[in-house]
Amino acid sequence: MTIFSGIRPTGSIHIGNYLGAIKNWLDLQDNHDCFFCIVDLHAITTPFQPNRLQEDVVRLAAFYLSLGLDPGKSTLFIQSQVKEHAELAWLLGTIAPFGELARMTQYKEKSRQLKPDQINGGLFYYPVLMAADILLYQTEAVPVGEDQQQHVELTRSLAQKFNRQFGQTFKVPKVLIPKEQARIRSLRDPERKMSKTDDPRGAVSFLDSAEEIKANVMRAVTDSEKGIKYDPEKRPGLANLLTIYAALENISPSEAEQKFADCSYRDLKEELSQQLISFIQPIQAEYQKWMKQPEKIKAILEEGRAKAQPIAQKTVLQAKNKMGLIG
Ligand code: AQP
Repeated sequence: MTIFSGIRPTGSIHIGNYLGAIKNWLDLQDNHDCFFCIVDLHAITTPFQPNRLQEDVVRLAAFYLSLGLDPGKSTLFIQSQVKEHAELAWLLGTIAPFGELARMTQYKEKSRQLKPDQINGGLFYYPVLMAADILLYQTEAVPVGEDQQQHVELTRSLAQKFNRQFGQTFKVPKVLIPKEQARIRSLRDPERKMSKTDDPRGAVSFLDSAEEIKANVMRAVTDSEKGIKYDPEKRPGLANLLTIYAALENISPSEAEQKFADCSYRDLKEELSQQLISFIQPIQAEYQKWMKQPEKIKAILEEGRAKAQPIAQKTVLQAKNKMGLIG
């Protein structure tokens, strides 16, 4: 299968990005044709600092590499370096129903959190750009967390509509969502998803020190019930901790529940902190090594661009021709 997915370079990634998306990418890269993008054009739809953006792109690439994405197996590249992403987004925008874009949950949630003058056309258009990202590579499957499911569904409907209206052009991709860790919740507010920009204090970041991880986990919001029980509906905070523990241990949340059956919240949090620290520290060491070689990272991303762009060009040309535009 051809696989496409991406992450916004908006600061350090967190354990939600890893469990919801990257963990799946690592499994997929061995047997599939994978494109993993750094979606910088998406990053500029919410407030950002222009003088930090390039560094954030390199940082995210360093995380991709430290976590095990292998440029020998996967194509790693920067979205804005392949201008066909923006070009196809425009073409798809002309068939994207305005009402459907206005109903996108991420747009509504982000708009609620931003000041009125920060809500821009790019944020509204985000799902169309994401559809272009995916469809450019004739993608068959998109591994993402649950929060992106609606956008992949829109991508499917835009591909189907385009194919119906102008003739067969795009493959219609399916979404790949992990079973249990599709939505890792904020440690501070389990009603919300863990997010690097919306709620950084509720996130376990891959750049956090051991002390920060421990403090963050020990302060995690749970409930006043007794006993350790995996119940995402009634006890979302506790279920979130069990989910993270289970996913890192490659066991099911109910197995994690059994393991901690006779423990207190404090015991669970202590053990989860240790587990997270042991998992994150070696990745941080790898990350520091990569960050000392920015030129090597840039060369990998350029190699990725050189592989991705001809495919993207071919698809855009087909789409333009089908629409009657001069290619
Ligand atoms: N809490 C989460 N649980 C599971 N998966 C998650 N993802 C994000 N948060 C969680 C998945 O990570 C991938 C990349 O996300 P993104 O950086 O493109 O943007 P996002 O979805 O908007 O994630 P954040 O953390 O909230 O980033 P910011 O703060 O930059 O907006 C996606 O596959 C996403 O599903």
